[in-house]
Amino acid sequence: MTGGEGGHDALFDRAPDDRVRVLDESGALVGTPPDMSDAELVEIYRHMRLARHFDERAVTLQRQGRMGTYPPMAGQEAAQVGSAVVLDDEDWIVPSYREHAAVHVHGLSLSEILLYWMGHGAGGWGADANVFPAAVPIATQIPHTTGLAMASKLGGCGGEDGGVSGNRPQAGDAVACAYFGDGATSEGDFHEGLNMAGVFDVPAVFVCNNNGWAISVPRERQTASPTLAGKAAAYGIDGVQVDGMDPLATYRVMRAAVEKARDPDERPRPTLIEAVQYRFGAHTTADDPTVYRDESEVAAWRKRDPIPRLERFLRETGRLDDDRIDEIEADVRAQVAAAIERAEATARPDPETLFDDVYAVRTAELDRQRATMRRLRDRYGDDAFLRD
Ligand SMILES: Cc1ncc(C[n+]2csc(CCOP(=O)(O)OP(=O)(O)O)c2C)c(N)n1
Repeated sequence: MTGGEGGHDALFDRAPDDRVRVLDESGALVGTPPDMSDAELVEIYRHMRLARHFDERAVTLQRQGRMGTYPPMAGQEAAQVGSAVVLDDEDWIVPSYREHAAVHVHGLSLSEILLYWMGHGAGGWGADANVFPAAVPIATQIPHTTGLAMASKLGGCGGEDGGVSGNRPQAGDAVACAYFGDGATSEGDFHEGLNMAGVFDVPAVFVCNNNGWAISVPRERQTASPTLAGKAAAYGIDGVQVDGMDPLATYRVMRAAVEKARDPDERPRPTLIEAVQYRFGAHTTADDPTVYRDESEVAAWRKRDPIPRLERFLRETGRLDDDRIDEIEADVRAQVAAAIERAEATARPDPETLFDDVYAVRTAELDRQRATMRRLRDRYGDDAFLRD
């Protein structure tokens, strides 16, 4: 099928290294802009500013001992926001641990995200958002996404009669979208998930946030494949590379992929999107990137920062001015401050809830572990758990 934005064929029928671009590093147009209203464009900018500020505050919270280990996303906002805004509420996001902006755009509140990194069981998911819990084991979310998309194709994966995933009824044309890193493409789960998605024509989109590094392993040591997008050929699906630091290019590609997945006339088809980008910060707050990468590399990528790039485009096309930017800045700061306050005011959970939600039905082994923990707490008190 062809879409309205220069045609999907033009986006998918291209060499894997023919990267889709819309804005260059200076914010000048170098490709077809997506068909979006001024308000939608400014909303993408606002979301990226929110994500950047959230990220800065989250790193600080960890440094202050107010939060556990946290994986920063600065530099990666465009691919997350530009893709997630395309999804409808009924669609699903199946994220890795670094997709704070994508899951927030899709309905998870900032305080729910913070609570997860504070080690609180109420964090990382929201009753009203079609967002799976973050997958920390690399690539395991990819076959989950294929399964979810298959369930969607078969007519729904929730419902009162025992859907396993949360009991929200799901329309038959819901799309499942996985987010994962470049390192995940070397895992068996990537192969199995994409292979099955291709064979069974499921409505899925696989977004690979290629940030150049899997902790200390550079992209060149990850695979001899010249691109990650090119791996799609092995599964008989489209693979497309996009400038992942260009939110408008990401939006275009994602929109075409979602429309193809949802296509009511033709069979739905999955897509692999390789969004090329860079993480400015550490892998997590427990990592020191200066040990394995050169500062000059970081400086070069900072010149491609998605936020000033879009800001310049919006200013030069009369969609944004100083006053609006100041408003956005104030709004973003207030929103993050309120989320931190809400998360920190949330009562600490009963330690025994640790055993809830491991399986749908609690096992005898879990009951035994719970009883052991209760005995230890009675005998030594909860403070004993905090001592070295
Ligand atoms: C199955 C598995 N193996 C190893 C790890 C340890 N580990 C945590 S993050 C990471 C790197 C992942 O890199 P990538 O997929 O590129 O995602 P990024 O962190 O860059 O977003 C590894 C190897 C893990 N979490 N799970």
